[in-house]
Amino acid sequence: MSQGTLYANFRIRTWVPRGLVRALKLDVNVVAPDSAAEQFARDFPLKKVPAFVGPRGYKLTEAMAINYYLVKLSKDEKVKTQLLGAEDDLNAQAQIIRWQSLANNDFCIQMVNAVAPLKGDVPYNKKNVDGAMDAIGKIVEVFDARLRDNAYLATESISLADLVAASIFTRYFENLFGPEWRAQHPAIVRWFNDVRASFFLKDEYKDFQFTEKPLAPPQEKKEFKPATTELEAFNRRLRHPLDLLEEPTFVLNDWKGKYSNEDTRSVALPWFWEHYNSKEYSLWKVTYKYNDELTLTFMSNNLVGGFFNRLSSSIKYMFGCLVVYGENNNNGIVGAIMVKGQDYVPAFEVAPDWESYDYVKLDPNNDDDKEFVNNMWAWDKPVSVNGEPKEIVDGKVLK
Ligand SMILES: N[C@@H](CCC(=O)N[C@@H](CS)C(=O)NCC(=O)O)C(=O)O
Repeated sequence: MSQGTLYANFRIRTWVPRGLVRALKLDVNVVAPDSAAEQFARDFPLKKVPAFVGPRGYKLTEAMAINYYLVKLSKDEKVKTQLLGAEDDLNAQAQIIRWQSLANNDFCIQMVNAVAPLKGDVPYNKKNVDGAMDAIGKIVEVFDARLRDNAYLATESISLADLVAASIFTRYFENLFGPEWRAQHPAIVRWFNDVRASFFLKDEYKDFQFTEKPLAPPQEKKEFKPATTELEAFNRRLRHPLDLLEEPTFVLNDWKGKYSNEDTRSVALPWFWEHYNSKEYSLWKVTYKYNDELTLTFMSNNLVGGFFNRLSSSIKYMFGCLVVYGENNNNGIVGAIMVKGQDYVPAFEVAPDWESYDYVKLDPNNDDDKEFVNNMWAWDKPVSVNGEPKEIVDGKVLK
């Protein structure tokens, strides 16, 4: 009988459990959560990977717990001792947990705090990114201090601590730790290369590449270059009705650049209100009509992503954000979008699902409406839904 099912995908915290199943030759099925979405959601309401189902419906979540469980399934006593520490070596066992925890919690969370805004996945907030970078520097120093004098983190050979920590370092090496950083941290690079080449992880790193051009906090104004796909280029050749309107004095790409490169609340938004011209562009509150039918928040966010993709031929006349607020099985989509001209229809109707949303014009001279726009574009505060504050859990920027 199979030893269980492991849910794993591209997320780095699923690399170690999947690597263990393969390397320890465990009889565990590895399944992508998307391929069994309903069952996965039913069994694991937090919808987090990795997740594990063992015999007789035994369920487990949390990467560290799952890694521990999987190692214990192995019959190879030597490997078990190597990865978890010897039964009689309490110090080693505790150190292995300690390094995993540092990597999987503080270090991973700060990585997301830094990388997501620098990539433009969430609004850029200088204070938050600087704070994350600062915290990252301090944690790196702890890793570096250990690895300058020792080959591995917790013991004298590769343990679970090394596997987990290296997997979290992966996203740093792909996004933030460029050639200069690597030259300054030879001990960490040597260790990382050693661990990723180990037979536990080597298959997970097939597509890995060190970044040659790390993401960096914006120093100077970068020109905003809208992405061009073949479809967009084709659509552009057909005249868009909004092209026929007079050329605005408010330069939308300047605004998009500001929004991408400057702190949203303290710099970008004040700039926006100073330059915005309500005769040229109108602002709309956009609300999804079928919030009652939404289930998992990540699916709501995918819905927004799809909608934005379908708006591609209008993007050069638009800017805005839609956010997902609430929680799984109780969430909604709302946002603020600016469009060229005074009518929302020509901008939105290029997307076949545009009628799934309600559009209400906002008045830039009304303080509440203005603050609504600020909140939707900064998404740093809960959104008020029928007077009730709801946490924003996700969102997308249309730019
Ligand atoms: N606590 C859960 C989930 C942890 C979690 O959601 N971590 C995020 C934030 S640090 C993350 O790992 N993101 C990066 C990735 O896995 O690709 C676990 O350890 O399994």
